[in-house]
Amino acid sequence: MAPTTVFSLLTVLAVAPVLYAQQLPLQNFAAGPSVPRTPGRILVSGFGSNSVHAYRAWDGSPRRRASPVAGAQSIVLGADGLLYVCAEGIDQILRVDPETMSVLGPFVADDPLTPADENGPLNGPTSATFGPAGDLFVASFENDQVLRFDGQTGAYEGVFVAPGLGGLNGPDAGTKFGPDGLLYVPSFWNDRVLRYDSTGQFVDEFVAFREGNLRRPRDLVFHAGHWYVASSSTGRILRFDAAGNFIDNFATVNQPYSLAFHPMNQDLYVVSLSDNGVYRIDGRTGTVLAAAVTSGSGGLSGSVYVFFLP
Ligand SMILES: [Ca+2]
Ligand SMILES: [Ca+2]
Repeated sequence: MAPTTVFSLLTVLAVAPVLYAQQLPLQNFAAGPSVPRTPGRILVSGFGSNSVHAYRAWDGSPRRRASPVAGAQSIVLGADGLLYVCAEGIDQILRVDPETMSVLGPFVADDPLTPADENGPLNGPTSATFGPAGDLFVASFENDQVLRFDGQTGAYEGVFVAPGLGGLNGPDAGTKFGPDGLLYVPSFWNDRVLRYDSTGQFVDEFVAFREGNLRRPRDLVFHAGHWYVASSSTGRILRFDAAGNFIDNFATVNQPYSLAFHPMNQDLYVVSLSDNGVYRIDGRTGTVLAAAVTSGSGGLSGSVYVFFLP
């Protein structure tokens, strides 16, 4: 064995001991006849690298990237099997082939050659999420509203949440429907999470102003009866019950900007903007276990969103 080979192997073992620990049970897990396979890839939006970066899930090694995606924000898988990605920098929603990571083109966009305004008042899209009836709802960060688009064609259908309704100020990347059918919107600039019903009317402050010391909320996810909310400027993942009561500080991560539970092992993956990567956190204890995507891996810059690709 050549010295360089030895060095490479030792380097791999030195930087990724936890990944080996993760790999083994996952392989055993996947060997069961009725157990679904572990997700193949972690996708991470690079706001600064203008790309959606793919990583192999079990060891975090970089794969392909989708580029250009100017100011990449939220990622969601559509019913058609394609990815829908917010390009905040150009006020568009782009479609991406999850297999090849090719950018297929804009789904929501204004065509400058036509007098019509095809993307409506969209200004700074941070979240694009499909609703219960298949419409696409897009958080327009710069003008504090949520817009509705046809989920098949991308055609603009109108304002869903009116500007500033319920105090909305900076609807951010975690905007999504909950299991109760309500739309949950992190209101970044005024430190709360707001809820709206299926007609876009204001329901309540799910997380009241700075409840649990919530500051600059970016993303939230529902898991096993609780909402996990990223409080980006305090470096905490806060837990709330389904009624919005603060439970505890679940985990500590520098500037958490997005979070997702691993579909198989129930660990929580958290994107850190300041550390420019993804952490894997024990989903039961909140202990930070390892870097799932190391800082800047594969050219990642400005990591703001994480999504598991089955
Ligand atoms: Ca136009
Ligand atoms: Ca427009």
